[in-house]
Parts: sequence; C-alpha cells; structure tokens
Amino acid sequence: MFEDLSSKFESVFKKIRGESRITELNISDSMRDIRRALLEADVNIQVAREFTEKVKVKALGADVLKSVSPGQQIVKHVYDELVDLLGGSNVGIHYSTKLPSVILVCGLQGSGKTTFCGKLANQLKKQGKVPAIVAADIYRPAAIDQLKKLGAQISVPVLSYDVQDAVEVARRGVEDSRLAGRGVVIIDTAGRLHVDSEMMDEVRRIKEAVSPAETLFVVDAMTGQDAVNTAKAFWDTVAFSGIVMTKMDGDTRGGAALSIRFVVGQPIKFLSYGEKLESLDLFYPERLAQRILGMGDVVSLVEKAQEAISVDDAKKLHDKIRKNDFNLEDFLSQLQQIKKLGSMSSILGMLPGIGKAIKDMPVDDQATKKIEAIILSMTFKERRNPDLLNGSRRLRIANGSGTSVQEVNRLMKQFYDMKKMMKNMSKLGKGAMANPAMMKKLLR
Ligand SMILES: Nc1nc2c(ncn2[C@@H]2O[C@H](COP(=O)(O)OP(=O)(O)OP(=O)(O)O)[C@@H](O)[C@H]2O)c(=O)[nH]1
Ligand SMILES: [Mg+2]
Repeated sequence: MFEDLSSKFESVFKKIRGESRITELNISDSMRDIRRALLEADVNIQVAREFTEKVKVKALGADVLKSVSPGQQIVKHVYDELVDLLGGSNVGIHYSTKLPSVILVCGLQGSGKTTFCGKLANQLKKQGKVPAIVAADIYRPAAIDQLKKLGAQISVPVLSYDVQDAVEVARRGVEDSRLAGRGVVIIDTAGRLHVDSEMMDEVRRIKEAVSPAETLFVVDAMTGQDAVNTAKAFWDTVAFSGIVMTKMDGDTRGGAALSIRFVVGQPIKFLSYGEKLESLDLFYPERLAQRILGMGDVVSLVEKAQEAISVDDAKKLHDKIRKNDFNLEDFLSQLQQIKKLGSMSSILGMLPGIGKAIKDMPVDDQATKKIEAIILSMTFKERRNPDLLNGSRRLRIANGSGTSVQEVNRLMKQFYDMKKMMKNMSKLGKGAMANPAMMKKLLR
C-alpha cells in the first residue's frame, strides 16, 4: 500500500545522493519533494509540514559523518522521524490486573470491528490466553450470527443475551466471563456514526459500565483523511486507548496510518490486512517505517557511523566552545546525541580532560523532549543567535512548543550558565566541554 510513497521517497533520495554536502538550499528542495509525496499519500497537511521541518532541522544540525554520504544521512533522518511519527515503539495490548481484562471494540459501520474481534480472539488464544467474545451489537440480528460463526471457527465462546440494551449485554457478558474464568473478554459493538449522539452515548455508557483495560477504535484505512477526522470525533466521546487500522490490504495510500497518531495522540496497536483470521499484526513503528523507506541497510549503516562519532567532530565542538560561539543548535545536537547514546560518556569521553564523573549519566527522556520542543520552536536565526530571544519571542516559542515562558526562561538560563562554565573551563585549559553537574541538572 505504500508503494507510491516509497518510490517517491526514493527519487528524492536519489536526487540528493549526488550532493557533496547538505545545505539549507538542497535540504529545503528535498523536503519540499517529501512534503509533496506525503500529501499525495493523503497525509494530513499539518503532519506533513511538521515532519519535513523536523527532518530539515535535524539534517542541518547533525554532525557530518565521514563514512556515509549526505544522501544516506537524510534517509536516516527521514526514517527516525517516520518512526517517531508512528509512535516510536510498539505498545501492545494492556491487560488489567483483575481478570478478565476487558477489550471494548468500537468504530464506524463496516469498519471491520466484528472481523477484528475474531482475529484478536484467535491471536490471543494462540498466545495461551483464554478469551470470550460478547455480542453487544444488538441492532442487527445478523451481527450475532456473524460473530457466532467466527467464534465457532476458532473455538472461542460468543456470549449473546436476549436483552434490548447493549450496556446490559456488555455487563452480563463480562460478569459471565469472570464466573467462567475467562482471562480476556472482547466486546463487539454496533457500528455507529460519530454524529449520532444517542449511539455515541451508548458506547460511552458501555465503557463506563465495564471499565475496559483497552478501548480500541477500529478504522478503515481506505477512508483516508476521513478516518482521521472520525477518530478525532470518537476520541471526544470515547477516550479510546488504541487504534486498529483495518483493510490495510486494500489500495489505501497510507495517509491515515501516518497521520492518525499525530492527530489523535493515541497509538496504533494493530494492523488488519485481509479476510483471513490470521491476517492481523501487532503494530511496530520501526517495521512500517522500514517498509515505507525500504532502505534498512542504509539506516543501519548510518546508525553505525553515528555511534562512532569521530574525535574530529568532538574537537570541532571544542573549538566552538573555545571561541565562545557555542549556540542553541550545537546544544540541541549534543542533547540528541546524548539521548541516542543513552549516556554522555561516549561523547564526552572523546574530549580530553573529562573525568570519570560523567560516566553513565542517566538521561531523562521527558526532560530532553521538552528542551527539544523548545529549541525546535525557534527559528534558525534564533538558534544561532540566542541573544535575540526577547520576551515576545520567548512567549511565541513557549506557545509553539506547548511549554510555558518560565520553562523557556529556565532553559535559556541553563544554556547561558553552561556556556559560561564551558568558557571558563576551556580557559583553564582543561578542554572540558560541559559541566557534568550542570548537564545532569538540566536533564532532570
Ligand atoms: N480486505 C479486508 N476486508 C476486511 C478487513 N476487515 C474486515 N473486512 C471486511 O469488511 C466488511 C465489514 O467487516 P465487519 O467486520 O463486519 O465490520 P463491522 O465494523 O463489524 O461492521 P458493522 O458491524 O456492520 O458496523 C466485511 O466484508 C469484512 O470481510 C480487512 O482487514 N481487509
Ligand atoms: Mg459488526
């Protein structure tokens, strides 16, 4: 389904492969092409914009890796951003400590809910769980039959009740499953339109009645950006915990899968891709990103090169510090390297004069994310010239990064303190770049 996007990405990479280095001009060119490719794949416009901006900032701020070409490095940046966009890592199903774990399944009509319930039960059974399915779609008689047939195929009990109240059906289904010692109960609900307030209220009440461990929103990938809009509308009524994308085997351009996480803020947990009961996969952001880019070898090549940040690069940074032109861009790229490596020792250890004190310093992901968000909300000029940051600019940056002016101020103070300390240290001839205590404080 991502063939089109893949081939467009490939031609962008081909174009930049010939360049000897990454410049503001050629990266802007490439990012414009990438943005266009994303939009053509039906990716949400805001997602496409932010995506390319982030890649651009990373590409311009990153160290030049000697053993790989600029084109290869861009592939890696795009890959990293794709993984990030798709949610980072796989989250899987969340189970409750009290049995049974309830999984409530909701979504639009015909999105593939019932089929998914069967596939999920099948998968869970194979993992040794003991599932049951509750037929809470009481509006269509055929719905219960459909579910019963599915259940029979996989030998999973399907509970149905002759009650005209979906909330009551769900409640009884969970209670009977508990008594029968079932580990997981999957509740299949009727398809509903997000504009139908009565039906939306029903699913909200079901959720309230059975306190699910997971509420999964099922969405047909073929519906493109509509899928994203519906997800938003559902999210407002039923705060679901995960998304299931179905019909990934159809000729969808993939835009919904790429945008939904960003727009709704909830992870995709499963991809469903066919009529067969086996065609259900847990969602892995890395795998999908690799599939879209189809360049796993380039990605791992650049990763290796990044790990081996050369002493040369460290020295270059040292020179900047000595000349006192260490700016927020350097700061950000240091931070990103630290985050990637998980410890400062590998970077700072390359600089002469760094003591054992910094070895294996832990890095807090939340703190670095916030700092990253703040710096990424600045313009290039501001990053290179932090002195430009007056009150109104700081307010804009705080708004843009979803932080507060206080947080921006704190970061700036830390940046200046660090810069001062670096300068003093380098005057002392120690050649140190960052004060470990300072860095630790910053990342807390
Ligand atoms: N190709 C393909 N078809 C699917 C997939 N999932 C479901 N379908 C088909 O889509 C149609 C609707 O699926 P259902 O599972 O009945 O959808 P539903 O959401 O339960 O529908 P309602 O209960 O009517 O709201 C059926 O014909 C399924 O066979 C999928 O991943 N790929
Ligand atoms: Mg159904």
